[in-house]
Amino acid sequence: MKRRADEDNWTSAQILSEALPFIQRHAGKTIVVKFGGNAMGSEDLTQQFANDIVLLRQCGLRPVVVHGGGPQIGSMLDRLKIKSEFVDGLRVSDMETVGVAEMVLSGAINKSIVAAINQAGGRAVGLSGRDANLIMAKAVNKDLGFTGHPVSVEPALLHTLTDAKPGFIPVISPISTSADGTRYNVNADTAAGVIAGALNAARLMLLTDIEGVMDAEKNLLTDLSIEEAQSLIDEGTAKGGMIPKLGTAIDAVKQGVEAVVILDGRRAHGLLVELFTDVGAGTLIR
Ligand code: X2W
Repeated sequence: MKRRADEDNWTSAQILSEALPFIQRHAGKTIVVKFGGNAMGSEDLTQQFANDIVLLRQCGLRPVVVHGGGPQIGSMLDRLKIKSEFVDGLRVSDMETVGVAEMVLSGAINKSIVAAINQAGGRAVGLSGRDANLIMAKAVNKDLGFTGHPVSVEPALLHTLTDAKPGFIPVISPISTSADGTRYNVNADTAAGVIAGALNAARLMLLTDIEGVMDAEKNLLTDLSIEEAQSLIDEGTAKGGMIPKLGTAIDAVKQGVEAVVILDGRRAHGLLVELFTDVGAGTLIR
């Protein structure tokens, strides 16, 4: 026999109903979501993330996923006894290291996210910056080896996939290429930023392992202009991995992305709170 609805069920229905204007507002818009290696804490979290992405697509948004996997590359390099170091948040990548980064990012992680999205009923397509020359890169400088910086993005394939009916969900590894076929290890935040810019995305959402951007007293900053974001970098308040994130956010807004959100990916459904309620999650930069 069918169970009678309890108060929680009525509340869930109420919440769903309240989401309607937000769903209508965002329908058809492109949302680039960067899923960082630190946000992929467990298989459960990855599956929750995948469910949220499929829900966005089902509600008529066009999600595009760009993923990282820094800690996972680090563990593989350790297992292979290859030493690794970072300069200003970027991994120094010799030939061997970029090979491992490609194996971990474009292989293991890309396929596991694709599988999780498809498991949730979506139609994910795994790509890397090398597919269809999606992201062309060049060396950051000689000292960093095959660590690359994007020079151009060719988003035609992404439009084809996201415009299709019923709509594919691109899942992109940041490993990229130069015109002569040299592969480069590109930071995933940077890759997500240039893709969001090339797609004129309504939002770039950077999922990471902290609540958002903090001030000097460690209070969460919920809203920042790009000038304020730049001051946090210049004054040294933003540290470590937050520096490239804020830099990515500033560049993305300058390239025409409406807003960038830096939010905690370790807590399920942050994407839904941000997009489908009148409150925000994390820090909004515009
Ligand atoms: C990164 C690519 C992965 C990444 C790396 O090798 O770790 C560079 O630093 P997260 O999880 O987003 O940090 N590449 C050049 O960015 O992953």
